[in-house]
Amino acid sequence: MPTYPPEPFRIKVTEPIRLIPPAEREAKLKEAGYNLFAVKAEDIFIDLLTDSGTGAMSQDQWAAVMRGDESYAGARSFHRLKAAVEDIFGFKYFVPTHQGRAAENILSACLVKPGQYVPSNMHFDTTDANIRARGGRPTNLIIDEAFDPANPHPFKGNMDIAKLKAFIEKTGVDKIPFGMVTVTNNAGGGQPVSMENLKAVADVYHSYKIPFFIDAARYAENCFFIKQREPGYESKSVKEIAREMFSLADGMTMSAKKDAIVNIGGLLCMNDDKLFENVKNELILREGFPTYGGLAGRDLDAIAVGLYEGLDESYLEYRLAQTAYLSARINEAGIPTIQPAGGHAVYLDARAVLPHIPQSEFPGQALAVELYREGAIRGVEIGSVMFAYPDPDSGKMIYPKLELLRLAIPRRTYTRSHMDYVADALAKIKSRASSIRGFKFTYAPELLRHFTARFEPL
Ligand code: P70
Repeated sequence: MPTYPPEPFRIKVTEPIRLIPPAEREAKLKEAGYNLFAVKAEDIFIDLLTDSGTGAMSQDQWAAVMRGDESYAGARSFHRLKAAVEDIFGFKYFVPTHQGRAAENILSACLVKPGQYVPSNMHFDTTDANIRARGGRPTNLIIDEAFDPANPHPFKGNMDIAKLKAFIEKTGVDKIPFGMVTVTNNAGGGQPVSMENLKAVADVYHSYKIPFFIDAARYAENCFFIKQREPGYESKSVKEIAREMFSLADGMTMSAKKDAIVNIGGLLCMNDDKLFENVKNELILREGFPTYGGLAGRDLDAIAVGLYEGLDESYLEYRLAQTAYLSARINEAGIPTIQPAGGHAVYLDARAVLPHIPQSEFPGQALAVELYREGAIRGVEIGSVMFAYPDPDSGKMIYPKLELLRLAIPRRTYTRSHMDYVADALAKIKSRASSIRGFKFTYAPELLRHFTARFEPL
């Protein structure tokens, strides 16, 4: 039996959830065009669509909300957030943004020109799309182990350094405005990147004078994995590890909705003076004045407190153990998940459960729909719906290497019995897997199509 640690908090406020009967679920699915983004939250029992902005804020965060200073310029809330950001990340400049993709949009607007490439271990959906939206080409250069779900490599988010060097040589430095790494790697299983790998990535980028940005959405979880798994880091604090990580980079984007445990917010940090000037102008145009960046003062204060709570080691230990518990229970039901368990989510290998459904018929989506049907549980497909794009040169459809159903766990929100309920529902699906059918699109936009696409069962 996998272990589940006692939560390092107790519950002070509750939010009711309701399980609607199976016949109603079927009707809701049909109405939603079999896209779970279009199902109403009130019709979901356990919502594992995302860990983004869906966590529970603490009593200290709610108290901080009351201290929010709503001055347009130079609010106290901004300066409290600035102090926290400087303390934890150590970059010269920062601006708040309304969420992570706004930071990505501004960075891409300032740096990416059509035909340029932005390498990373693996870009997540919004980063990928923001680079494409500027005519750029996001390029994933992760280690091959990442594509083998059973491989227990401790740092499966690592960049392949040889691939990175070869890519830069082939592409040419002038076509690479900046390089990235995502910690943890969300598109490939919530897997961490080692400090050793980050140092090697930084050395390569810097030897070619390419600015290095970290997508820091889940940096605290990544740092705790480093503490648990990387020799030499056992006795360092997670905050010390974070300082070391960010000292390697020239800037970062962050969706604060993840490891800062808030409902809304983002950060864009950098060291370069000229870039900061351009970022501020772009921010004023699109987000807001640089001391609030599209957020209310109360949001800035909630982030300032949440950033420290996200680094709390008793919280992180519980957090990663909860994810590992759900992963192990799903494996006991005979369903393979990406190994080892990720930080924020469990990733089910949809092709292993539904080997009879080809990629063009969306096995991950089929599993997502079936899980709603079985238990009113909402996960998200991370496969061909999200990441299959026509090649810009040949027009040929390029499919991702993995077809996954991601069950993301909101922070401090669900208990062990909720996790057991999910695993039990999956065990029932496993026993009828061969009768499950694939899907086809009836509508799909060009970019970020998973959010609004509609489907029809085959
Ligand atoms: C998620 C959400 C957002 C994200 C991220 C990384 C590594 C940037 C962002 C953008 C997106 C999502 C996916 C499926 C369903 C719902 C939401 N990730 N970088 O759940 O940040 O959302 O604040 O603009 O993971 O993984 P933001």
